Amino acid sequence: MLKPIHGLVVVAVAGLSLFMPASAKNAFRLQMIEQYKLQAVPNLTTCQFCHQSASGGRNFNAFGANVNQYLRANGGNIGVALLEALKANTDSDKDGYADVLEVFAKTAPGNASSKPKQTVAALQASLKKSGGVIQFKAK
Ligand SMILES: [Ca+2]
Repeated sequence: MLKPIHGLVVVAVAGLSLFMPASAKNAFRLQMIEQYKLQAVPNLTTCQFCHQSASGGRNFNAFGANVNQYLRANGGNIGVALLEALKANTDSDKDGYADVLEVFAKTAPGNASSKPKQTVAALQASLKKSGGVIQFKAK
């Protein structure tokens, strides 16, 4: 009976070691996935949602730089920072779609080559109908 349990522990620890060195702020990434409802969009759940590198680090993309500003302005509260960044209605990557519309459409707000297929007007209407930016508030 102990062997299978021991095996599970080894697998769990090995799994952690895959993620831990990737980013000291993995908790931020997990919060982003939850808050922005990106669980079903694996290509958006990497560190590159906010960072230039897939391994995270100090260099942010344009959206990450905005989130970082709100993080500093709100005492390090990532949940508040993630919402405030969307409420600002900024188009961080300058692709014509505000960050909140990209998060709503499940495209990358810090990558100009990733943008919604719908028109801005159509997305704005859908966002409003579904409850607006506040749906991305931390729980
Ligand atoms: Ca954009």
